[in-house]
Amino acid sequence: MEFELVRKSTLKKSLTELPALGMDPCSIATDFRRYFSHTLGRDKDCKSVHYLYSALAFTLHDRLMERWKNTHYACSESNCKQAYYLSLEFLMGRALGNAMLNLGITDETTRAMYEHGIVLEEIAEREHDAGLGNGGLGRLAACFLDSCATLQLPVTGYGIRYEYGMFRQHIENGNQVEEPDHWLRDGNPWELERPEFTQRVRYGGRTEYYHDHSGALRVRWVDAHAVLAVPYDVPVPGYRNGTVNTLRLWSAAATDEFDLGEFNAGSYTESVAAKNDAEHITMVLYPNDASENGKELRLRQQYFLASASLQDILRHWISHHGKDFTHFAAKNHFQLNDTHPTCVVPELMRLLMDEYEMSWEQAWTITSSTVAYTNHTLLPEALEKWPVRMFRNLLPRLLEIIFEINAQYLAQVAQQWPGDIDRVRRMSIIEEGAEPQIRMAYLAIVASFSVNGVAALHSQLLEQTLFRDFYELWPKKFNNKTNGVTQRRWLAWANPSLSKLITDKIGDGWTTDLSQLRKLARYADDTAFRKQWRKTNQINKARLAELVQQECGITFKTSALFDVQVKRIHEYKRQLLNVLHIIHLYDRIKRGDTADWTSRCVLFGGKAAPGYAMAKNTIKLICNVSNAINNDPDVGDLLKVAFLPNYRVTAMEIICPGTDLSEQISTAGKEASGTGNMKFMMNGALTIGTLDGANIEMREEVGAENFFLFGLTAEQVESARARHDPKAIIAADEDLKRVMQLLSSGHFNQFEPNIFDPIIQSLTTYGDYWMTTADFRSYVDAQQHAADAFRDQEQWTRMSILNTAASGKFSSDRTIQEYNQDIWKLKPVKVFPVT
Ligand code: 26Q
Repeated sequence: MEFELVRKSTLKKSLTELPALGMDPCSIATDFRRYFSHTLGRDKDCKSVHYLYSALAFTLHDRLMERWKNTHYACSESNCKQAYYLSLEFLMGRALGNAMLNLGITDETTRAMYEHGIVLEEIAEREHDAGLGNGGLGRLAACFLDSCATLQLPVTGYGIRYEYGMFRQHIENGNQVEEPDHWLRDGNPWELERPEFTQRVRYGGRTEYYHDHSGALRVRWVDAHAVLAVPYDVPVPGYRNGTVNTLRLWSAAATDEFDLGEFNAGSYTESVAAKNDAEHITMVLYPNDASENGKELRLRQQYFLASASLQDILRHWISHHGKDFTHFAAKNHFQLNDTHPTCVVPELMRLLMDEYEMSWEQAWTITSSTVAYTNHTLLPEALEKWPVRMFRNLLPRLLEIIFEINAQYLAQVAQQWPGDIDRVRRMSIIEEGAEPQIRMAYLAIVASFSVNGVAALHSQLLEQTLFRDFYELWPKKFNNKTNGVTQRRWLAWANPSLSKLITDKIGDGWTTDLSQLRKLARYADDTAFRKQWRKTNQINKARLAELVQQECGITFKTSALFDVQVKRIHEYKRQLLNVLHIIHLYDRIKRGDTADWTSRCVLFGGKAAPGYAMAKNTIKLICNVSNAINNDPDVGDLLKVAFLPNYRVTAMEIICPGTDLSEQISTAGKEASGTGNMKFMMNGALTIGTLDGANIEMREEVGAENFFLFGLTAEQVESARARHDPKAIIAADEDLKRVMQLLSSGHFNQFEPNIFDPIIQSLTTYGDYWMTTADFRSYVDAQQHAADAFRDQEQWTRMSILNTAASGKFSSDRTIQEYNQDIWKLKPVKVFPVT
């Protein structure tokens, strides 16, 4: 597409300087009606909720747009330093409610809709989640954007506009079935296409050396084929502060010359088909929450994001400063969300040297003082590696640069530890072997001025285990940034009844300063307040019960203990331990051991990576156990179990407010942080958990007496592993033995022989790598404590209040303030209010 520039003098200011749009119900209702009737061309006979939703989305988008422009002007004028959050995933969820909340017009909009005879919730329900992420890492990116905008920090998100987001999960006969998530089918009213900022990203070809005009040896990347990267901007509103930041998502499109080249060669149809190849790059999100090694398309995606974003940022720099990069490093920071965008490192080097004629030293000074890396995993098998061969074919120039970075840095290692060949081999960015690989985490560490983990334990373990050699070389690079979540979405929006109760008691300062929640602690002993707290808890449990009824056809009574584990299905997260406990409770009921029983409703939710057989088998086990228990007349209301299909951001908005007990039961030392744990805590759930990830810090904040702790510590897990004997543990524990017997007897798979053998064998024959049997006894005991505590409702409510009161630390506002103080050092940009 060609964009002809209009001569400046022909555009009058009056074109863009419009009077501010009204935020009152009447103005909103008027705009809504105009969009519905004039833009969308519908009338009162229109039966489709979609058009009502679109009209309202446009109405709100206009109001964001005014503030978006002002934010842009304020940033440009202040010539401020900026940070870029680069991520292959942004799990944004729904936008409409968030826009109303952050603009401060929820009530006004509700009234405006009411005037047209519309119930706001009904049309808000129509919005599809923007599910451009797998889980924790993607949702963290979304919470961070919300906090950056609320703190008025000039941070832009860069990501990929996947045509298909995270797959939709169906459950058929207890099995997960994946369905494509074509979230853009009905259009996306929130995005703004920006074809004028299209970039070209190249793949393949070869490098060529030549001497430039001054005689310096330079490199050209030739015979590559180009793909267009077209940006789509999504507004990110701050909380009632006039700021609207940007999330820029890239979409791939074929170039015209690419077609022409093929066409000239006489193959018209092939050339049109090749168009598809280009557009495939941003077609689908990889649905793995641990790395899927070696998929070329994934590497194409990663480079696509890195290259398009950097070219965009450099273009912007040059438009303001020309080709003078003296202050570039002082004004720009790139935060890498895990290693996925690490191509930024060699790509920035390439652009600075090959396109802007810098020397290696100049380019390296800039790169190594602008890039910072956040790690999100402790599982060694999840560290990203790419075959050197694949880089050579796809990104030949980048490979040369990576080799050179490695050579220079290994020289430094050799100098520091003379003669320590083994260390040099261990620390090399290139892993030698039959198929040499590039270790992306090592590349990220070498190039970054900051490397952080996402919870205190995680950061400490990175220094002591995974990245120990690097910590010895550069101790000052390493730091911790404990994760957080935005209280605007996860408390103010998701839990209006509790929010109102809190605000009535301590004011609304907590929405932007979550530490204020600690003022609630003093009311934990106030009987009247506890009664109100329980009332909101009952309202929220009723909402959750309704969801479970609708989606699973299973009845949860709100008087029971709501016990919830929602997260990706993974062995280290140990949904299996939870199932073993449920089978144990079932066994107790069947034995008649039900004195002082606490009725319990257990809810599971989460997706399994499509290729992860053990995770899929776990879903099947949960569903079969659920069937057996829910349909057994001996059980009745004592125990209910449900698997909620298609767990996603929007489901969590109903789940976390209605939860009594939050399951955070990973094998210690394996969950980097967790963020669901924080959402539950904020909403007053108590946690049953191991000393893992951020659980440790949550327990520190709330006090040991208000947290159900169990299990081995990370240290104990590692030392016990060598002598771990699951068969002996099972034999010695009467309850666990009975559970294993029930499982092995086929009680839960009567007409599906042997389907759970892989699970049983993982616990026995294959040595129970995740230490599930080792933690079984202490888990059952902790569950008993929780059940006993729940029967004393006054005491439970007290603990619930104290959990919310102690959750202040886990706001992503706090996390982002730390990123800013220690890493980015940005100044907030005040935005002029819309007048
Ligand atoms: C990589 C390469 C190829 C294909 C897929 C991937 C891939 C995709 C997603 C690898 C990892 C992820 C996601 C990881 C993730 O969500 N980690 C979680 O991050 C949270 C935020 O920091 C933590 O709270 C969780 O503990 C951590 O598991």
